[in-house]
Parts: sequence; structure tokens; C-alpha cells
Amino acid sequence: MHILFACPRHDAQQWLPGLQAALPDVKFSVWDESGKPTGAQIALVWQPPASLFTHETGLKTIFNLGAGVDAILALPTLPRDVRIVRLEDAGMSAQMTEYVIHALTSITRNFGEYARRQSDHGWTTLDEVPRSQWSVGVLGLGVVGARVATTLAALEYPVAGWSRSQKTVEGVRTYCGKEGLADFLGATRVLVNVLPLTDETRNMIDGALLNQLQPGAIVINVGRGASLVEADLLAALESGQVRAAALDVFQTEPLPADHPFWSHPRVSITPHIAARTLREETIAQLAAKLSQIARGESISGVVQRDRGY
Ligand code: NDP
Ligand code: OXD
Repeated sequence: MHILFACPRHDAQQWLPGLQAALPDVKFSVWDESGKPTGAQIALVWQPPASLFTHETGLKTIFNLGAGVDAILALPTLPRDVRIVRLEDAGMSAQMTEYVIHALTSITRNFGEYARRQSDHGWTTLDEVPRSQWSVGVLGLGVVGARVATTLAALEYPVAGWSRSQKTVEGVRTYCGKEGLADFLGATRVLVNVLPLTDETRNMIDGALLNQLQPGAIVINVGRGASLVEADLLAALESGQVRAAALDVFQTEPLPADHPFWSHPRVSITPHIAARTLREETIAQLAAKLSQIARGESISGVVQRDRGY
């Protein structure tokens, strides 16, 4: 078996020893646009260049070293018959949950304000709004969203979740489809977006949606930046409909230096790190799936192109 490592944003030398140790019989090559096509049938990719598929025409399966496949599906050169397999959790749901708890408690427990006051050496106790009044709504109840939702429910926040198909998630009130969205939003004060970016979710979080949240809402976006209309969020912050936002993903990444989010006092920004791809867990998942394929078994995590995730 021959696997091509085609992740221009990852250092191949950090990945190859672990890959080779887990898959000793596999030959690995590293993507080199100027070299001859390798003839590999499998590629490991993260935000691959469009030229990958015109150069390497033998590819049958690509493993995405991340959960979201929007960047791959957007490539005009992507052949129709290539199977795309995405990363399923591999340590990302725990990281994402940490991120959301941090963003949420910075506000609900005043941790952000206490951190700001430390420089004044002030020993002041701030009033807290009880967690029963911070109803959380998680957009997307997949591998990552469901973990975020159940963990917050275990911390006794009231939690609702929204997905495309109806889901049962312990401790979480679930809603689905366009018909369930208004009730979900009306019950939500803290909106957490963990949706994939698809034609349906692009620019979905706009002014009209934000206005349906409970007033003084918090917006936490860890899904994809292109799901959020940034100008509408700024307007909602201005009006007070949204009280604060924690954003990990943006319409344009890196976030342009002159973007108003950078200096907004109620917006906190991280550079798309809410859940990072962990090498060890990722390689273990890849090796397990390749063994399943070799045994003729079906694998999970195969992207359904028609729905876009
Ligand atoms: P999954 O595919 O497991 O889950 C996706 C969820 O979104 C499902 O519950 C699905 O519904 C729901 N969904 C999709 N489209 C719609 C729609 N039109 N209406 C309602 N619900 C919809 O993905 P993951 O949980 O693994 O990851 C989710 C996303 O998180 C990734 O695609 C990526 O964009 C983002 N991400 C961001 C990271 C970061 O560092 N910021 C890291 C990792 C992921 P259903 O269950 O019915 O199919
Ligand atoms: C992912 C990401 O989709 O890191 O895995 O954004």
C-alpha cells in the first residue's frame, strides 16, 4: 500500500515516524507538486491544494486530518468518485468541550472579569447569575457537539441541541430541522455553533437568527467562520441583543489585522485552535480504519457528498 501525505500546513517530518511505526508495511510519500505523480491510491490531507487531484489521478480514498471537510468539497478538481473519510473525534470533542466551558464560565462565573481586575489587586466579589438562567443551545449534535452538550448538561446548565435528524442525547432537549429551529433559538441564551459548513449552514447565523435568541445572549463559534455573518454579530453586540462572543473561526483566516473583532471589548478571539488534530489519536484512528478496509469491512466517517459533511 502506498499513502501520499498531502498536508501543506503540517510538517510531514513530525507525522512520518508515527505513521510508519503504526503502519510498517505501508510506503509513504510526501506531496511534491514539482515531482512525478506517485501513483498512490490513498492520501492523507488537510486543506490540500486543488492541483493534488490533477497531479495524482490514481487517488481512490482520502483521509482528512480534521473533522470538517468543507475545504476539500470546495475544490473544483475533486473527482466525483473519490471516497472522503473524515476524522471522528480523535481527541477533538474533549478539547472543544474545554474551550466552550472556558468561554462560558469566563462570563457566567465572572472569571474573565476577575482576571481583568487582578492587575488592580482588588478583592471584590461579583454577583453571579445562576446557571439555571444560562440556557445553552448547541447547533450540531454530531461527534463533537453531542460531547459539548452532554458535558454542559452534566454541569447542570439547561442544554438544548439542534441537528438535521432527530437525536436522543441524555440530559439534552433536542430539536431538529428548519421546523425545530425557532423553538430551539427561543430557548437559547448561550449559542454554541458546532455545525459543519455546508450550503445550508453558510451564513446561517445572521441578524434574524441572533434576534431570536434570548436577550443578552452569548455566541460561541467553534464550527466554521463562514456560518456566521460577522457584520450582523457586530450589530447585535452594539444593540445589546448579544452581550459577548467567543470566536475561534472566521470568514477569513487568519483574521485580517484591521478586523473590528480584534479590538472589540466583548469579543474574545482564538486562532482556530478550539480542537486541534492530535497526532497519536489520529494515526491510531487511521491505522484502525485501514485494517478494517483490508478486512473488507465498512468504515465509519465516510463523508456523504450530497449533504456536505
Ligand atoms: P458531525 O458530522 O459528527 O456532526 C455534524 C452535526 O451537525 C450533526 O449533528 C448534523 O446533524 C448537524 N448538521 C449538519 N448540517 C445540518 C443542518 N443543515 N441543519 C441542522 N443540523 C445539521 O461533525 P463533528 O461533530 O465531528 O464536527 C462538526 C464541525 O465542527 C466540523 O465540521 C468542523 O467544521 C468543526 N470543527 C471545528 C474545529 C475547530 O478547531 N474549531 C475542530 C473540529 C471540528 P445530523 O446528526 O442529523 O447529521
Ligand atoms: C477540523 C478543524 O475541522 O480543526 O478538524 O477545524
